[in-house]
Amino acid sequence: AKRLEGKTIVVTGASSGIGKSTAMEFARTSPKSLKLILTARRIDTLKQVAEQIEKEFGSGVQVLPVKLDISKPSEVKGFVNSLPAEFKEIDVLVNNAGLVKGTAKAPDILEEDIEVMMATNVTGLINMTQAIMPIFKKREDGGRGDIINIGSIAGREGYPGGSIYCATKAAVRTFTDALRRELIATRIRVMEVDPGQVETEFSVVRFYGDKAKADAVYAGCEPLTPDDIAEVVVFNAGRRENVVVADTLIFPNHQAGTGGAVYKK
Ligand code: NDP
Ligand code: 8X3
Repeated sequence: AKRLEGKTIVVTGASSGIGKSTAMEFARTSPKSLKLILTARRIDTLKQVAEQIEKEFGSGVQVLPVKLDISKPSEVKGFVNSLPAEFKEIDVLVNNAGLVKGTAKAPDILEEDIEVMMATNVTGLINMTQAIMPIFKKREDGGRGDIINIGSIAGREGYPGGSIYCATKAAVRTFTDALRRELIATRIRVMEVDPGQVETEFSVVRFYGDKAKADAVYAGCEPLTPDDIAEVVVFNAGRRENVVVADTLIFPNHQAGTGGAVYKK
């Protein structure tokens, strides 16, 4: 906890689910002194998250909500420059924003769904990483800072009806692995956290807002909560500088893989 004190932390996709829980967990761990930059498209929801954090943890945690669509390269390019000076010295980037759309199988997958998943989960994550890295690289010993990418079990095993989403998360995994190798001579830590099933707005987004269909995904099983993942993200960020929790896979008890590998009562 002491190790995170005074840090400036960016969480993408902090308006909901794992990102929101991660922001809350960082605040809980370091309430005395922390700067949180929370980003997503829904600025009103982000402002509510910021208010909730300030109310629960007090003025030691400074929260800056920023409206940012990571699928738009121009918005990502302007992001760092738009930050007030006291929020510019970023220490930790949590690349969490991401989504799945639909359950269609090839050749019936909607072009717009393919595009939004690729532009957000892959290009958006890469662009965010490239936008922040110059801040890390200016520091001593070739650079310092943490990059924590949220992948998925879906990046390790494909499943029918999830091919594009799985491909995006496989891309995250390979990008993360290559980046860690590129930064081997620096103090920059590159980490991946891969959740299994977590109940968030993820499935509501997948089914284009159909809550009943989303609920059916979790019927008869007990998914993880976003707090379960947040605890791991914050634990990883809080390790001693020479410790890199490079890769984490987290399942609920009933799960041992994607799709068919979920046990239902
Ligand atoms: P949620 O839908 O609850 O949250 C997704 C977050 O991403 C929201 O805050 C959303 O904010 C943000 N987001 C989506 N698109 C964009 C964009 N273009 N620009 C900026 N922010 C965006 O889902 P989860 O919390 O479950 O998802 C978080 C991450 O976890 C994702 O990367 C997901 O793939 C991954 N994951 C989820 C699993 C699960 O079972 N739930 C399992 C494994 C991985 P807004 O809409 O306001 O922009
Ligand atoms: C989502 C993982 O297995 O619930 O990222 O589809 S799974």
